[in-house]
Amino acid sequence: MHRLGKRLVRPLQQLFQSKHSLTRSSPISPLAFRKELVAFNSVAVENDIDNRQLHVKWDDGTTSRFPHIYLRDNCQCPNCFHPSAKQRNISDTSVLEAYDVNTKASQAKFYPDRQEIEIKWDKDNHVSVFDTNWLKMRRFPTDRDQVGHKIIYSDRRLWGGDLNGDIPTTDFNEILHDDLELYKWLKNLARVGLTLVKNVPEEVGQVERLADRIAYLRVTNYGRTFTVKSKHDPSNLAYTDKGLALHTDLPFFDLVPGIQFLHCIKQAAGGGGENQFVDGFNVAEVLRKENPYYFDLLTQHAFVYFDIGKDYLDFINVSCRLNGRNEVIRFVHNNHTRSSILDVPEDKVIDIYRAFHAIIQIMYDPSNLVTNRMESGEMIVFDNWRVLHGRSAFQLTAGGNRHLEGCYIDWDETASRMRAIEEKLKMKNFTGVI
Ligand code: OGA
Ligand code: NM2
Ligand code: ZN
Ligand code: ZN
Repeated sequence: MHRLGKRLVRPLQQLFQSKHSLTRSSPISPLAFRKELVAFNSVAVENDIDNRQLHVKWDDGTTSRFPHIYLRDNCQCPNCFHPSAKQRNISDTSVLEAYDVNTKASQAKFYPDRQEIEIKWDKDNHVSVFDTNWLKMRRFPTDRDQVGHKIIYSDRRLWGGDLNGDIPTTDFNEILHDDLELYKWLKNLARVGLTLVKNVPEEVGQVERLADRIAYLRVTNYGRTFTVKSKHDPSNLAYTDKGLALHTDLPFFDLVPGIQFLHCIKQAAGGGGENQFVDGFNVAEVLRKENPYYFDLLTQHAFVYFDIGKDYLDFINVSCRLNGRNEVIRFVHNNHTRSSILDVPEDKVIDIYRAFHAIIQIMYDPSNLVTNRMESGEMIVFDNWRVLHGRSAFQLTAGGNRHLEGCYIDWDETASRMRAIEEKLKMKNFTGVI
């Protein structure tokens, strides 16, 4: 059987819905934006009709080429691109024009003072006007010194035990009231994946207050927020006084919640109840290096997780999805809720167990682990697509129950909020070019 190169085998979801694609509802007008932040000017424009492309020479000495078809496809006039919806406007087969490689710009006029290029299309006399900086931010990778469309999670810092005592820490009130502090905190969440928030009032409602600073939180069958306490008839092992192995929360959803908040309203008076964390992306890279075959086994098979019970609702959640890619974008593992359905070929079962053994060994290697015992009034917020968390057992004492409140929010909403702050505060390295 023909075996495709690993790089080519990508789930459709990744092809059609790149994690890095930007939301269409971005409020940014590229024209308004460039005047504030970008200072490239074009010095010359040449229309290369034979090759159906435009050459734009920039004042930094570089030249970018834009195929005519690309320019026609991306005409920004209000007929082609709806000005407030910011979406392509064509709904009938005339859309085929935009995909016709014979599309030809018969004229291109450069207005250096306005920094605009006016293009006349051969076929229908349509006119398009492009702002040169709009174009510069969309130049193709061959001549791109830096990416205009930057990705919010692009500068990750992988970690191991070196993060002990060094978890990025923020003050609750500052991120509640100051957008720049909020941004810095979210940036740490994107970069490191694990953050500590201090000076949180020791009462319920605080995770939601903080989540509200980002976007709508993610409601699940466990409620808008969830209460982690040792309960009678617990619907989940988390609701006992027992230890929890390193895990991803809610791995049985197709869209695993991206970010988790855990607010310690009251820590266990009798000791125990500290948390362990491990950077799943780091673990994955260690495994890839040490044993590429095990890495492939774990990334190329779908593992099934389940959750069954009653909390606010009766629920039976069962996942069935790919849990990995060649580029690791999610690390999902939860031994408590791993299904007894092991959906792999029979001759792979033993090797799959070997691979699990290898990766769990890396996860629990003391050099990769971070331990933190929250005090009452602290909150831990972490990337649930990346960082696995655990808990050691605790003692129930007469002094009152250990009490955490948690909630989830998704990465899409969070990344969007970050871009909106970048725009509002006119930050360099804007990641919201659409
Ligand atoms: C959870 C969990 C950690 C803790 O509720 O999913 O991991 O410290 N809790 O109780
Ligand atoms: N809780 C805390 O995925 C899991 O089962 C972890 C989730 C119950 C919402 C616990
Ligand atoms: Zn147009
Ligand atoms: Zn958990």
